[in-house]
Amino acid sequence: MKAVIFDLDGVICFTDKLHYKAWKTVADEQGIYFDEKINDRLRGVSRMASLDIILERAGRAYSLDEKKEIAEKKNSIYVSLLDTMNENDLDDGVKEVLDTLRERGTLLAIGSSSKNTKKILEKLGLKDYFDAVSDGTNITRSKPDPEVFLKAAQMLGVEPEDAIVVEDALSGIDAALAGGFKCVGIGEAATHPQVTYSIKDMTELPEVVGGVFVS
Ligand code: B16
Ligand code: MG
Repeated sequence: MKAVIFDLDGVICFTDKLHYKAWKTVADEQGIYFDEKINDRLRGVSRMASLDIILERAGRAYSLDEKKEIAEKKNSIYVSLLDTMNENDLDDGVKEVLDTLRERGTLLAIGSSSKNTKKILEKLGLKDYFDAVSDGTNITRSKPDPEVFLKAAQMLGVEPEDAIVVEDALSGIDAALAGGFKCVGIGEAATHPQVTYSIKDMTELPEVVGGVFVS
């Protein structure tokens, strides 16, 4: 059995701007400088690790309780922004690509750092598209640790060598390679020096996956 494990944010959908708006609100409240370039460093990074990156610019140390409070506030802003999402926020091409792979009998999974994965999939009308969902709610270590992808493969009942990971984050490519997966990079991840395949957009994926799994 062959499988494709998709990262969510930056591959299936584009919530970067929503994360940015939410982080910007809490950073401004704390008087901490934050811009889109710093936001780029948060791609694929867990919520608390993202906050640590933002706090690099803070003039003082924050206690764990303070950090939890800020992270919770950011998340509640982000979740209310997610409520504005709907099926129109999904590129037509993405559903077609998923349909093509499913018709071939390829198993499909999500491997995302986000604890909001299930909500996002529901908003996009993709709740029933995946055979397994591994996300921020079932892992203890964030990318570049391979845990999220290894759990996805385990849920699907496949070995890493029989699955390919699709990622937009450099840390996600590191995670895939560390787990023994082949990987496809899109966006910034396409520039990773060790990436197995690079694509410009999702419509190129069925051909790449077809080539990988020809036996
Ligand atoms: P949450 P991915 C990641 O999703 C995002 O790229 C990253 O910016 C975010 O901080 C992380 O999820 C955690 O998200 O706060 O919703 O749990 O790219 O791994 O699908
Ligand atoms: Mg991503």
